Amino acid sequence: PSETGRVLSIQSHTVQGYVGNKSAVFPLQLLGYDVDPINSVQFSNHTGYPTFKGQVLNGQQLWELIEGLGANNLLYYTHLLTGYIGSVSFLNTVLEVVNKLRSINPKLTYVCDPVMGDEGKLYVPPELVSVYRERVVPVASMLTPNQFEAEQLAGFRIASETDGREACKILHAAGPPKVVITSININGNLLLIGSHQKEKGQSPEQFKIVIPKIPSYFTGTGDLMTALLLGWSNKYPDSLDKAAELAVSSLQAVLQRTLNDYLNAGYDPQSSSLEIRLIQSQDSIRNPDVKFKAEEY
Ligand code: ATP
Ligand code: PLP
Ligand code: PXL
Repeated sequence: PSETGRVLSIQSHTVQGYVGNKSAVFPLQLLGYDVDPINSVQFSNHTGYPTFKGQVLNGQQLWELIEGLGANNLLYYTHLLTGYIGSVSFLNTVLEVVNKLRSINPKLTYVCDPVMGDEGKLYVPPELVSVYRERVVPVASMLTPNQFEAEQLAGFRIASETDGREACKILHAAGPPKVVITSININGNLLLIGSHQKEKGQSPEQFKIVIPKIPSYFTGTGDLMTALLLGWSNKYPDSLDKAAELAVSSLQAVLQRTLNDYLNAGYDPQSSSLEIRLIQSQDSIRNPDVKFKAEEY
């Protein structure tokens, strides 16, 4: 496969460490994409540290950047990628960006990670949930929620694989032909569920990938996962299962390397959130060894 593209990636920037654009841009570039990052915030470090400092871009400032690009005819993109968004006004402007980019390229693929929370807790303002559900999901091409986010968007608790598959169907009915629930916690393992509705109204092709849970907490993995899914699903547009195998295999190689590096440095990998070893893992991103296989339903 050689299909690449031009990606507009609207995500966080941190000076130190790898979340948001810092965790998405380099992998997409390694996979051959032109990536234009817009930094929705610039923070010293991710918000999981004891403190952070920095600036937040507002919706109007985002739109100024879009106008600047537009004034020079630079708004042709094949993909839009969004992750963590902190306010309703910024999310509303992102919706205007989707419309604008689609007016220039009607085939624009919008890959949306509807970042809202994890493990039963919201970490965005609660008003964001209905905006995602009512206005963002309908225009997304691929959606990559975690278990909690899929529950918020589908409107029910996901307590089993069957529930996860059902949630994907409800999300397809609302808009996106591709849905990947990036992790469902089921008895000590993580389960990824992928779902591709190839024709509107048809039942989707679904699969799962079982991922043994590493007893550490990593930051930026959700952002890396969505970037890798964009990268590989564009190269294999009819095989979401293959794209997910490649993405999961890369990501798990990054996590193993990260864990080993921390252990070799004499650090307890359970004491706090680990920064992923992204740069050191570039071979596993460019050319993953597929160790994680999709099982079709
Ligand atoms: P978001 O909030 O951005 O939608 P998310 O909550 O799904 O993302 P993560 O929970 O970080 O993001 O998971 C993304 C992927 O990272 C999972 O599919 C899983 O493969 C991997 N992952 C994260 N943490 C671990 C872990 N401790 N052990 C194994 N895999 C992990
Ligand atoms: N915790 C906070 C406070 C956040 O702002 C974010 C932003 O996305 C996260 C956690 C999410 O991390 P992840 O995408 O790795 O699940
Ligand atoms: O990985 C998600 C993320 C995005 N942006 C910022 C963050 C985090 C996670 O902590 O702090 C600013």
